[in-house]
Amino acid sequence: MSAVEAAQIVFDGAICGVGGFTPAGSPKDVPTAIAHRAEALHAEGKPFKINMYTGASTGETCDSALAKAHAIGFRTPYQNKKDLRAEINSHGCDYFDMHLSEPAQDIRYGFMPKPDFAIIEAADINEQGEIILTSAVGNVPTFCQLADKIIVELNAAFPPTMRGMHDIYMPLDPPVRREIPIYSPSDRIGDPVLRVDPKKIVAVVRTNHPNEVGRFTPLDPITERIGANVADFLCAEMQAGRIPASFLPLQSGVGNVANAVIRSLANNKNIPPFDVFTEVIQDSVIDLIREGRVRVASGCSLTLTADKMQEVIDDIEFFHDKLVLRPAEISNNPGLVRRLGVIAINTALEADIYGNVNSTHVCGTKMMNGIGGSGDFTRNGYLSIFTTQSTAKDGAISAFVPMVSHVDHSEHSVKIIVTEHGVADLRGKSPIQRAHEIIEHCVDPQYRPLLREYLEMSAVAQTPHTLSCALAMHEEFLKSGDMRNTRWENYKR
Ligand code: 0RQ
Repeated sequence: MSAVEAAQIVFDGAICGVGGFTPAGSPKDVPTAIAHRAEALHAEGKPFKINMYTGASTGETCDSALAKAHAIGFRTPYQNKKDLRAEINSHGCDYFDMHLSEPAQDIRYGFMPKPDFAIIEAADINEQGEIILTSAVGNVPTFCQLADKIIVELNAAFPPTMRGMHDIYMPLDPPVRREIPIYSPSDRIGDPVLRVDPKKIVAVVRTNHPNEVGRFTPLDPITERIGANVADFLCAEMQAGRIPASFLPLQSGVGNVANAVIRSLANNKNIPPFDVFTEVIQDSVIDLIREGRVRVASGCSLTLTADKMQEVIDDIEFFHDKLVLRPAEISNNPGLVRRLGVIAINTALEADIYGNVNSTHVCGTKMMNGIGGSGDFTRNGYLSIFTTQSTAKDGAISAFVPMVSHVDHSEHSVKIIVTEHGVADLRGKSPIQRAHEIIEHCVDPQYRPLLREYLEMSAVAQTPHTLSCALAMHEEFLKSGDMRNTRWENYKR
């Protein structure tokens, strides 16, 4: 049926489990049609909102279209679209930020209600209910298992030859859960197809849309410097014997810094070809597989630009044993991250001088994107690294403050912090030792005196703080627009 007809099946207040992970694999035409339907109903003064579970962020045709239509009542677990962020921060919709390894099991456990609908994207489908997914898996297996009805967008931009790229595996739930038998990033333990009850499929909508993934801006000297600092640090760790000579699987977050890190590691010929065990596989990894620098990449989505995705599709035989797409609860599984010894590299919005990291809330209140998979990997990684530029907004914001305004990753999980200025190694160090390490190696030089002063004026304790000044740099930014104007005497009580 058409997307417009399929959208009519979805009722006001419905809980929809939306397929995909990032714009990759997200349904497109049906969510847009739901948004149009909501707008028409709102114009008549009638209510219409859906509640959404997703894998992670989705595309413009899903999150943005629905947010602009004020058609989202509840949303979890991750988002990164301007319109949805505005809706969340103005409380036009309730948003629950959670670790991306958890929604599937939390819904199965009954912590959140089961979905009424699964709305998913497929490359192929047959009458037995065997579905070949497109460029992501996300939480689709659980959504399809629990939903009453399934709506499928059959996307002609993805050929049935995608079969074999996905590894669909759902763990048993406690008390009978066993170990997940993945011992190397390339291991396949599940089914290449998703099997659903065909009686639940209420609509198949034909579409033809390539991946909606935007291009990355070219690397600038700062991101290149951060990437090089991470690569040099890991290389030195390997030479010191703290990382095995065969290297360890890598997880690298999304965005330009992540791309720069992967590129720098690959360019460093002292590091052998390595595996990627991550959540989002980006363009750079595809190039490195071709160059033989990356052996295999396991993830939850191929968040590739349309051209790069086409390159993979055109040479799918080459990529079949080098790319594995798993459900989010497997790609991000804390037990697997610990077992495989994954080196986790993620990006902070801000960190404090003791090593606590805020990845989500600007000045402690405004939601940016969400914690994503960063917590799944950071808490359990062999080495957990955070990267950030030392300042934001042309220096008006220091990425390093006395106390973070929101904590996503605590001092207990954060082992290394890297900026364009250098590397702070926090392993085995007390809070005061950590503060010196961070201030002298990572903080921008124009903010070092201010933070040294903060440390000196705070009474001696295991973790020295002057509580009336702990958030003064944030207060100063909100007041004057520049953290450099902070004077401790103006805040000290
Ligand atoms: O604002 O867009 O107005 O210019 O925040 O900052 O430096 O462009 O960094 O795009 O890499 O995003 C943490 C949000 C960083 C992201 C975060 C402003 C800055 C800019 C963006 P503008 P940058 P990035 C999972 C990986 C959580 C999820 C995760 C994220 C904008 O990495 O969502 O880790 N992470 N997923 O100016 C106020 C500060 C600021 C600030 C920067 N301290 N205060 N604004 N900005 N610092 C794991 C995988 O495997 C994929």
